[in-house]
Amino acid sequence: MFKAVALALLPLLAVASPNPQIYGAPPPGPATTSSAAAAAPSAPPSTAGQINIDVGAGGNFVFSPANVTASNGTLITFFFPGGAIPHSVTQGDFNNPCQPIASVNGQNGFDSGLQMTGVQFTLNVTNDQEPIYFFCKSPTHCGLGMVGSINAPSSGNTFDAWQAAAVKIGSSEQTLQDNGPVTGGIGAIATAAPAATATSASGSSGSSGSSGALQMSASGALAVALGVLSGAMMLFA
Ligand SMILES: *[C@@H]1O[C@H](CO)[C@@H](O)[C@H](O)[C@H]1NC(C)=O
Ligand SMILES: *[C@@H]1O[C@H](CO)[C@@H](O)[C@H](O)[C@H]1NC(C)=O
Ligand SMILES: *[C@@H]1O[C@H](CO)[C@@H](O)[C@H](O)[C@H]1NC(C)=O
Ligand SMILES: [Cu+2]
Repeated sequence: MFKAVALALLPLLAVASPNPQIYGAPPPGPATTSSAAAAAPSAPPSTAGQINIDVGAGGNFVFSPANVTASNGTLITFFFPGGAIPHSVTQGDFNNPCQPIASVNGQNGFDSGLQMTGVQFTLNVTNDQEPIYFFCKSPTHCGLGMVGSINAPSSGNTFDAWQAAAVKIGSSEQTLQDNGPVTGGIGAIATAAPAATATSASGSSGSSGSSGALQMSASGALAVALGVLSGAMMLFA
């Protein structure tokens, strides 16, 4: 009986012993780390109906995650890092990479405009039947592959094909004018310019003084803490 319990605990003990690969050295970074990497705010985990994307994650020229699936009414919030390198979330056209999408039926694409502070920019998906492509308009970033997609298909005009087309443009990318934030969008709409806290990331009432994103990250931290605690209690019970 005692032996059986001790054996049952062994895997838990193995999990509990510090693993230097996880807790010690930082994970191996991507090759294209920017020299002026800012302390990027990490987007809180996504929840049902709310997808969170890091802009310039880890100081790299990426959106993370870069390819997401989102049904009608899903909110997608982009978390910009503060720092020396401006980024944008600009709606693009699969057939014309690294250029803003042309208006369709009088509707323009969304554009956060170039942002250098830790703002958030939220889209609301209005047509999940059409893929939505976006890119960063900051000079050279699109050509470095800083692009993303919402509801891209798994064949044909895929996220991978969209990114490959951007990288193919590479350093011949045209420098785009920035006129600041543009609301609206085709298939997903922004109803507000980027702001220090997302306009509706909490999904509940919009005008409380506290930030939905902060609430989410605080509750995420609590969940992690509780998980660690319950793991420890299992060990010593
Ligand atoms: C998202 O858009 C839909 C359709 O316009 C609307 O019903 C919904 O209230 C919007 N969601 C938020 C949080 O604004
Ligand atoms: C999402 O909304 C668009 C536009 O109204 C509509 O065409 C589409 O069928 C909706 N998607 C679903 C799964 O109902
Ligand atoms: C991107 O996401 C779509 C779903 O929206 C999926 O079908 C596709 O396989 C994904 N592409 C890549 C390259 O991960
Ligand atoms: Cu960028």
